[in-house]
Amino acid sequence: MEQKYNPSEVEQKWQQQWEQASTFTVGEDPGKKKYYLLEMFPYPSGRIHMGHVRNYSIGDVVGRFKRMRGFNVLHPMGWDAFGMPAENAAIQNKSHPAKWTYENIAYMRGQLKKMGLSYDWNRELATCDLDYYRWEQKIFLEMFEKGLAYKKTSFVNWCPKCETVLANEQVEDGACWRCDNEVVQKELDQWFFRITDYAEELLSFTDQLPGWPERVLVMQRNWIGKSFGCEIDFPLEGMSDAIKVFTTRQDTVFGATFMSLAPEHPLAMELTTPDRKAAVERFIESVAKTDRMKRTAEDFEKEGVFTGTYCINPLTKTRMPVYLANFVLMDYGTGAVMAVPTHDQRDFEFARKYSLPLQIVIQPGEGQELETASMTAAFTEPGIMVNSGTFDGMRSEQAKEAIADFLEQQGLGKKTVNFRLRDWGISRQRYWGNPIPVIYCDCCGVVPVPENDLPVRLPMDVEFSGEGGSPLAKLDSFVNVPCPRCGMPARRETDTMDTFVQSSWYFLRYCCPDFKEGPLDRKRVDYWMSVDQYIGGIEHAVLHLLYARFFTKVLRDLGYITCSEPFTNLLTQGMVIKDGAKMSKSKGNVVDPNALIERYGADTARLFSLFAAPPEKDLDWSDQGVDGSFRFLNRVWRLVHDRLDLIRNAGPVDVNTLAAEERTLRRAVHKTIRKVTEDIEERFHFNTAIASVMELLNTLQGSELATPQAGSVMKEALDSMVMLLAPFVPHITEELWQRLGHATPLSETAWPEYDRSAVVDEEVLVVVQVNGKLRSKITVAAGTDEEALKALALADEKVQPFLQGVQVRKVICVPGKLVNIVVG
Ligand code: ANZ
Ligand code: ZN
Repeated sequence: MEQKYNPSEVEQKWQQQWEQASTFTVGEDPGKKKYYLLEMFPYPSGRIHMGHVRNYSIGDVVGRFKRMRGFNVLHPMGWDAFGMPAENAAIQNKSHPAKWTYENIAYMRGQLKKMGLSYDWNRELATCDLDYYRWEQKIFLEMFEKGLAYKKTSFVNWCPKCETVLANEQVEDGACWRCDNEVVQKELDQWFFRITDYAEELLSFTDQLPGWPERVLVMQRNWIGKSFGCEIDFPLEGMSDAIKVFTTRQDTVFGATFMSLAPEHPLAMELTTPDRKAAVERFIESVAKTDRMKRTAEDFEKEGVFTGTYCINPLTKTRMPVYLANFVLMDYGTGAVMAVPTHDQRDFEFARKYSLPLQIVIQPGEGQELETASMTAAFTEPGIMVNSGTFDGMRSEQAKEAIADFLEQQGLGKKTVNFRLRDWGISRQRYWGNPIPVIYCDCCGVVPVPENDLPVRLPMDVEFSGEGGSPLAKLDSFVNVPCPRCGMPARRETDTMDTFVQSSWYFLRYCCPDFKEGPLDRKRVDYWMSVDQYIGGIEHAVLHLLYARFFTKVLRDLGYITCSEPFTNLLTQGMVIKDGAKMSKSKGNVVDPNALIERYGADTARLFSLFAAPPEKDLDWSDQGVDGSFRFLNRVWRLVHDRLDLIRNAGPVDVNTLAAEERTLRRAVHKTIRKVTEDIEERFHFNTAIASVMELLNTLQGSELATPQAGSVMKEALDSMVMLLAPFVPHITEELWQRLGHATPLSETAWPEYDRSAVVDEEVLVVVQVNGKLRSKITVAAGTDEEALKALALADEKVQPFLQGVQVRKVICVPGKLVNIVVG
């Protein structure tokens, strides 16, 4: 090999060596401490992008570092391989989603291998592999048996022209992304996972994840959304029925002046008087077209319609008109809201629009007094109760408790909690997904596919037109099957599972990807789990992470695993930015990792993406930055080669006979070891770690030692520098390590420990005060004891004048820092 740094030659050589030596293949080794490192697996879209390069480089530093620190590191990689783009590509290119997907995987695997990432490729899995999704079907059936998977009707986005269900992201301004037709809400039978059964545990465990960023925990808590409040019955005028509301503001019951029902509320039509029927029907129909997200948006116009019926406020006994309102959802609380326009902004806007009465029941106090006529917005803060009978004068926070108790005593209501979290709809009317393994029989109903008949394979002979609903539903050979129970003709479920299902347990399967007897091999999974460090984008802060946590708990309760939480530590890396915008195809500002690697090598690509910003911050792309990284690696390369003669035949350092310059140089080396170790281990501050090695490089370049131990000290320095860079730029460092004369590859070498005695500064600056006032600073040998320090301070020429004619009463010493002389 040449004298000049040739990245592609070096990188190929070492990638081959690692592969041949199975360097990163791991098994369960009870004698070693395990470390499970995981980056979120990619969707095989075709090529890797800079976001991947960044994500996987960050992970690889941790993985290689922990290995060198002696951990048994599990670092797997795979493919989140089901999903819509494959199906869309199939429609466009008249090919098969499987072909598209596996070709992409092959290409992207090659790209990742070129980056020199320390994966155990033996554990690679793709979620579209039969050996993966078959086990998911088994898990589904066990969840079905426990009632954790169930079917109910719910609303979906539906394009009447394409006759297909659309995901939220396929609806653009209310229109279908493909044909631009208006999207409607359609009621369909859909499969759900009962994640709400785990709401309480998912919430309470967020307090036990100290290794997660606080903002992610906050997002999870808000998503789960636990609310404490009351259910209260509002009797209907002239009927025996009542409307049940859920409120978190029972302190405002006396101010409830009308009632708002969800348009989907079962009582809606029943309560509508004949003269209002036409208007109500029109309103219900128009709301049915609007999606849920829109309806709940703050700035969405509040609209409603009067049903013609009244109910009675149970505390004030006044009549309240019953309205339907577009912002009230059927699937939260009870689908009915007691409207308090004075203290709720949505109700306020609604009341102003329809001229409904206002009644203030909380006053701000402190000299401020609200009046209904002049209110421009609802008063939503706590305050002093008014117009509320015996509760007048109380603080509203207290009244919350008091009114809740009162309602319970009177049998008018009860305290409840409500979760915002909804059950997880997993049905997709798609082909390229995991078939839901059930059969519908006219006699037997929903029949699970018997375990012996698993897996339900995705058929390969499918037409992709993009129209007329799911391709599976049109395939008679797939749909028509005998009922497993009674043998009569029956129909197979043609929905497939949401791809979030696959990403909810892939990290468990990595522990035992070859297991043939079931989804998970408990012994192996228990050895590796939990994931010690998970790394991925903040866009997954809510759904993926919540679903993965849910699945972990379900699999625990099904007896598959022991752990309750999947990810001990979470790092959410920032985005890659170029020219002020996120690097993306649509912005037209992408840098292709291939071109980068071809021109500079993987080590430069890795180094740049690690050096340009700390992992959790956004990274600003810069061509100069890439150049700079490349130049740095060239300097490292040259320095090692320039010093090869000096260090040839150098023995180990003898610390007892070091010359002063040698000690200085060693101090720089060992301080760098300490700094890099701490930066990686404690903070993941890779950029500052790299910066300190850059500084060390400068020091070593400037040093022309000609002392007796020059060779030994320089060898130690170069060895250390190369080791410290290994997690960041693994190829060039392996090569230099070998050229420095080491027989064992660097990837099999232990991380250096810094020498405590070498990092001690030899001189320290001590502050001298007289009566607390700074009078001098003296330089003394490190470790100078109290007596000697006192003497030096008292003798200092700057201090002397302040001691003339006074008596020294006390000398306070903080060795290494300060001397205070008290005089009087
Ligand atoms: C009366 C009231 C007075 C309310 C007031 C608020 C302020 P959180 O805290 O998020 O749980 N609500 C209840 N069910 C609803 C539904 N299905 N659709 C839309 N809104 C609904 O929100 C609870 C509050 O949201 C409830 O308390 C209810 O309005 C409203 F000054 O009741 B409140
Ligand atoms: Zn049957």
